[in-house]
Amino acid sequence: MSLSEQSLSELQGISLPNYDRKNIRSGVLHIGVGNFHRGHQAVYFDDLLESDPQWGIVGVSMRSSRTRDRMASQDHLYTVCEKIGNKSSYRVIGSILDVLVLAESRQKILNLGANREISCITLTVTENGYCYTNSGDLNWQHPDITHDVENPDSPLSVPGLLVCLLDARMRADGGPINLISCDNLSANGRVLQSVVTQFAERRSAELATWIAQNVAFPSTMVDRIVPTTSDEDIEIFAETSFADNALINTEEFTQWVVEDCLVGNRPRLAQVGVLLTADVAAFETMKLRFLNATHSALAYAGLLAGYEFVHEALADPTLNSFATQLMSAEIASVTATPDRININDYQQSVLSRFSNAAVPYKTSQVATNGSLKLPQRIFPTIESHLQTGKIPRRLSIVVACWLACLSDTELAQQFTDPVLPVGPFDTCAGRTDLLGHLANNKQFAREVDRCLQDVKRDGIASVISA
Ligand code: CS2
Repeated sequence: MSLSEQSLSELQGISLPNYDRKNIRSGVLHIGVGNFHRGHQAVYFDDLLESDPQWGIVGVSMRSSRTRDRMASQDHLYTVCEKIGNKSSYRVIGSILDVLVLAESRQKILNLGANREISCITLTVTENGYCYTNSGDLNWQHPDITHDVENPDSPLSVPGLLVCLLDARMRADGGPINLISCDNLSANGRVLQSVVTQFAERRSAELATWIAQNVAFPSTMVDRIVPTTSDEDIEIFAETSFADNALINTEEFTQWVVEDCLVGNRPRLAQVGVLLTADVAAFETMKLRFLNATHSALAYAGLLAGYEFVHEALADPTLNSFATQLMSAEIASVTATPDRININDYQQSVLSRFSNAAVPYKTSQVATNGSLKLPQRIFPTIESHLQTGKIPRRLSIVVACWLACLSDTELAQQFTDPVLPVGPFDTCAGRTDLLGHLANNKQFAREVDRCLQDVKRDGIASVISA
């Protein structure tokens, strides 16, 4: 049996949308309909639809039609499997009503953005999608941005598309709107606001003023481990349950913290477990610097040690104690955390979530785009240590592991990164292309070089256990 509106009533032992999809209106336009969105935000909106029919989601894919093709053939329904140990629970999600591909449906997308019924545009476009520089400004050199400057009405970039949408909304008098970044960037709302505003200023002063008066850019912290679904996952699910080409496997844990500054018609997110707070930064910083940083550490050290999955890396006692000490000895000492969080418990929960073998997450998936991720997750913590005159040994090892993976032709084939190919190099001193301004700190660069040589000569196990 295949998943569709029609087959819903025949599905057994699975929870189904608890509302009539025919009565649902679209209130959210979401850019980037990948696994994370479908396993996280779309589930919160599915809960919300039980009491409020105005929050259906229309997804937009910036490039590929793959998700649209898969979802359209099953009426945009899909299953979320929550897994822990040998326990699984299944739920069909109905909150996504349509998926549009930018190149095919540009006008339709612009009309939706201008429509008063849409009051939130949400985004999961990865660090890559924001086309920003390390200082948080729009990267005018980015090829998609240069394209969009020349062709503002047929944008390829996310900032270009958003500015085009906002221009259409201003002209249609569509009213206030929330642009909500759900990516792992520190101060993601501020970054989004800065790239959108800078691009809009170039389009017209009138638009920039309208944006300043009508658009909110709340920062958010999003958290749920949602790996890429493999063909094998889909086959196994089809054998035991039914055919679902948009299947999502995830953990039980989920968290969403949103800055409490939404404008206009707002979804009642608090009702479905979202924490609305003025202090989202503390949550963001904690998540990026503990969870995401340790994920990256396990990914690069894990790749070097030959592990395909994060839980396998963590099952290695040497890597496990490295990850544990990285957090307790080097991250905790320089990272402020939200008042209500017990940070020891938080570190424990990170390790236990990473060790969930029922939700295998590939080391190569975390390793992807490290040059965009590390400046968010690792570099600020290093910076804090350097400011007090200390060179953090374990964090330097993590950076060395990343560089070792980048400069190893075989390992680097397992993931993508805009800085690749990185040939063999003698020293990372002055390599601001890789380390930002950290590369100018001679002592730090020397320490990383030393770790890198040790990793190459003695192997990862010996370096991290030393
Ligand atoms: C991961 C994150 O792929 C990665 O880089 O570190 O996607 C991580 O799984 C999520 O942020 C968890 O919320």
